[in-house]
Amino acid sequence: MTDRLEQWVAAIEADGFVVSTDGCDQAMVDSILACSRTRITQVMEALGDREIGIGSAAGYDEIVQRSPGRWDLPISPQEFGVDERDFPWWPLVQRILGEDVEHSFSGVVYSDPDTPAQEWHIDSPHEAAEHLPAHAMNVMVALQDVSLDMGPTEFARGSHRLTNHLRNPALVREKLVYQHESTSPAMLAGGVDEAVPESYVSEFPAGAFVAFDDRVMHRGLANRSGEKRYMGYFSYRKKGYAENTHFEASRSLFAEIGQARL
Ligand SMILES: O=C(O)CCC(=O)C(=O)O
Ligand SMILES: [Fe+2]
Repeated sequence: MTDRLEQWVAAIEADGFVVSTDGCDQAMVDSILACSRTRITQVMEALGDREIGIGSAAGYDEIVQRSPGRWDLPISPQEFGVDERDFPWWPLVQRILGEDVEHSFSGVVYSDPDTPAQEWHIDSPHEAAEHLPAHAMNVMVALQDVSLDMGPTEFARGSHRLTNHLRNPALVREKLVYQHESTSPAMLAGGVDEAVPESYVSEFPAGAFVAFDDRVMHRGLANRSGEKRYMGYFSYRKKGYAENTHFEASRSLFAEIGQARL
């Protein structure tokens, strides 16, 4: 148990992410997926044929389109009916972000069949020119067996050390955080004496999770399967970290159609 935790901590520090199949049991996966599907039906019905652009600023409080056909619906731990302290990654986020770690977001991100990959990005920017420990982490958990065809999340190993726009003048904060076609692991090596971070991609059995430092470069891959791909996510921040590039919507879909939230 302790060994496993130490390995996870070391992987987060060295690689910026860690994948584990010691995740949620099937009952937990089923319950999170059932709750997600209920919410998706409700929100998609409310959305109807309204136009929604790409990115959080263009979205609603209840739904953001992260890339074409990739939908993010926030769902709180209470709504999921979970206590985050029961998750196997809880000791890990406490070790990395502190005993007083705070919950920042949670929900489901799902991609429709035949939808493209995202552009490479980071979830939040570096805070200082020197390499500090992580200020935020994200955990994504597979809510079904996710095959390579379904487009799991791809990571650039060790890139959390290279995405520092305060240290490398060739990097632009906005192009790192908001998906931009010019952003890639290769660009992180340009101008600095570093190797291009290698790509990591693997299938995820249901219940497996990946925990990552918000500053590591990653992207959801194309869904080439005939099925929707569902991942639950739980994100965390150091106490006092207040930046938010993740949910920037300023309108509520349910308020717009005059419907009370769940
Ligand atoms: O869908 C995925 O696999 C990753 C999604 C993601 O990284 C994001 O929307 O920020
Ligand atoms: Fe992301």
